[in-house]
Amino acid sequence: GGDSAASGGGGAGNDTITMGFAQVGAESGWRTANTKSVQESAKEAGIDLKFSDGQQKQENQIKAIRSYIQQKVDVIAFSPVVETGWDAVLLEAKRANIPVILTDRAVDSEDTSLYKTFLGSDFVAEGKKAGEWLVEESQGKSEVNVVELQGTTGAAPAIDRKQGFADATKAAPQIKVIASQTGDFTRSGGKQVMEAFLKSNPKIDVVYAHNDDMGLGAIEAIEAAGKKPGVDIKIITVDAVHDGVQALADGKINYIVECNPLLGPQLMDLAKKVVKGEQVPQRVVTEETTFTQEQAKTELPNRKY
Ligand code: GYE
Repeated sequence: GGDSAASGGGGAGNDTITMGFAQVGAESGWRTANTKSVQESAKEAGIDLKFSDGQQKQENQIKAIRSYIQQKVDVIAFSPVVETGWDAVLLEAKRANIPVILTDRAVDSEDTSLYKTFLGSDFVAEGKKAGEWLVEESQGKSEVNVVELQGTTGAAPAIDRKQGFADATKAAPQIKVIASQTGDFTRSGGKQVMEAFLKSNPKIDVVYAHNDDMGLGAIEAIEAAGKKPGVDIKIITVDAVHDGVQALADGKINYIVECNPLLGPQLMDLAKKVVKGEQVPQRVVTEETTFTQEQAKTELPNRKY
């Protein structure tokens, strides 16, 4: 091969799929693992990947998607930083006949024909698992004061993890969320917000952080305040990236709800199908578990990210 003259249209006689992927950013260990999974899986699947990092800004992601439309990619995949405000650009993609796959995070569009499928976790279920563990833990206690480190304001995992946790802890009236603020899913954000929480709240029993990174930031703030994370203040997080599981095994975190970032292989399979015009399910949910401190010790050597 290689001797044919290039023809004009998209594809140019070969059937390599081109995917435009608009990533949220590089805010967390989860995100780094997710990006690596997407890039490696594209390579393995023989898919030509155009990748952009939105630096946690919606406007950057919209720009990236518009440029993918202009470049006439075969499929667009993206992880929306927030849930709202995507209808216009998704309509542009639809009119250009470019299928869209939501990866990891959802949009709140009422018109579900704007995307082919949504691959990712059930964040409400994750929040519920976190809350259920705390309800167990809180039996026989008269007062359990919780501070919550929320993910990015308006992001599906922040909204849903808050909701799931609130639903599950309703069963135990002694559990009270006394402060709740965003740490933007970053370690430095978690640390800063936790420092402020420690200053203004004399009795904090539990931190519920929407991801490991913010929990790890909170550990730094708690230690700087002369308290023992995991003992004086219990910590629950979501993700189970390596650093989180390490802190869990070390006794500084008390419970982690897993959220799987390795979405690449499933994403490439779905991409091949939608490009061929095959039917795919509207929703593909990833399977996940939970870890206690004991389980963390056996899991740690197997942790891939
Ligand atoms: O939990 C967090 C990341 O959208 C599930 O984003 C993802 C979340 C993940 O920043 O660490």
